[in-house]
Amino acid sequence: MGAVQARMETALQRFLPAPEIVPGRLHRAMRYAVLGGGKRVRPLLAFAAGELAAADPGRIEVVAAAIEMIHAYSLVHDDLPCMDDDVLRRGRPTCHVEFDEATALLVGDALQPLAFQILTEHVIADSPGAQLEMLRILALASGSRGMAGGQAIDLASVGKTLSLPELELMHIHKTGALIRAAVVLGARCGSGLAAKQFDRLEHYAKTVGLAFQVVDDVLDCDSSTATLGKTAGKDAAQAKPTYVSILGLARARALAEELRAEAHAALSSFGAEAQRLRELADFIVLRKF
Ligand code: GRG
Repeated sequence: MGAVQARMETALQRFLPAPEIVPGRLHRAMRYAVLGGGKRVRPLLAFAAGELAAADPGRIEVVAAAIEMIHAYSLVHDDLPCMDDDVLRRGRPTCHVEFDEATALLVGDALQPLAFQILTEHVIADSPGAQLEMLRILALASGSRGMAGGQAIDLASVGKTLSLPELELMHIHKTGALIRAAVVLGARCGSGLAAKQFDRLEHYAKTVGLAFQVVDDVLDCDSSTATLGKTAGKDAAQAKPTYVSILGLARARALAEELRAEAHAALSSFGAEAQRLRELADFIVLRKF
């Protein structure tokens, strides 16, 4: 994990505009939002899935950087006063606190197209058609039928009681779509997977995406701001429906364990080449931050 995280830090530094380039303040804010923090879960998943498909690591690096830029932009916008209104992210002031609201808005506006720009500037697939399809997958995962749509459902759900399927639908979009894209695009950097194997990998991706959110809800409830590097206890304070509010803490923890087992089962027909994906399912469920 350390090796991938270090590699990603270097790659992201390279792909992001240098702070000296005009407009310097925007570029400094973009670098602030992306660099020097974060678990890099989505890049880790992309590299692990790419390994399964015998993909070139250079290709995976580009895909992982693009996904991490989209993820970083979503966090910057999510923290804005008009959304979740938070002041702490990755143990530091949020982007709009460190810079200002207009700059934070522009950080998202600039990171999103930069993600697609780098995907067009590097060869990441065996044919132009396959590469175009990868861009389409990321666009779908990020937009109103993916992450942005999930955020819209999230904002509309505050103060409401959701059923478990409704909560799941929200999270499949808000958090799950980009996590699924990381796995699918990592694998698509290679060409070694048969259709059936790909289906199993997609099932794994959907399962760890959901597990990630269940654990996020548990941590928001039973961890501290210091450990998380972001404000703990916000879900309850904002009356947000979560796995903990619907199931209670013990059943939410049990659900995360069930999803971990399901993710492992989805990979049962693979051998040692899926070991990193198995370890990441464990990491996602057992993490403390
Ligand atoms: C603003 C379009 C738009 C979307 C925002 C993902 C998201 C949608 C908002 C983030 C809100 C949130 C805290 C969701 C819970 C799950 C989540 C995505 C946590 C943050 O991801 P990590 O834990 O963050 O991977 P790091 O800092 O490790 O990169």
